[in-house]
Amino acid sequence: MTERSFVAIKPDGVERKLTGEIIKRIEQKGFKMVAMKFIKPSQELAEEHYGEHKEKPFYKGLVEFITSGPVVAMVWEGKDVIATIRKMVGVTDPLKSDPGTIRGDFGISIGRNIIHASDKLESAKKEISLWFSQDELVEYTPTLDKWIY
Ligand code: 3AN
Repeated sequence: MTERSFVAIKPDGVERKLTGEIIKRIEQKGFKMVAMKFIKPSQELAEEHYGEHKEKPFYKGLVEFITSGPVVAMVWEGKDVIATIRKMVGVTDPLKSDPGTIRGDFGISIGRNIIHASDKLESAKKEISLWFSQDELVEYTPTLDKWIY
């Protein structure tokens, strides 16, 4: 099966009305949307999602922030989608992210860095099954532009 990535527009990205801009960039790159939902994450979901950061000093604030408002959670599919979306997102600190990336173009704060995207295949699989049930992952074959996806 083609590679899939989990992407979430965080509460700051939603509040700043960057949802359309972010989806536009990923769509126009040529990736295929497989799932999307608008949710306010529960405490349990947030703690599980950021479980690997449990011991970090910013963990509590991170969980508080991600549960503070709605998030646009998505699954995108395509060749090398994980690494490519990470490149489009930029590095963790928006001030260090290159212009042209989402964080580089729209952010200045590491704690409000607009978007999450899976960093590797293993985390993508874990995150997709954490945020979505199997029947929320939509199976379809686009009839146009087969050469894109
Ligand atoms: P990325 O989202 O770039 O993969 P991670 O996985 O290292 O970054 O960190 C997860 C999230 O934790 C980041 N998106 C950011 O919101 C937050 N974070 C990371 N480092 C810091 C930090 N030093 N101070 C505050 N928040 C941080």
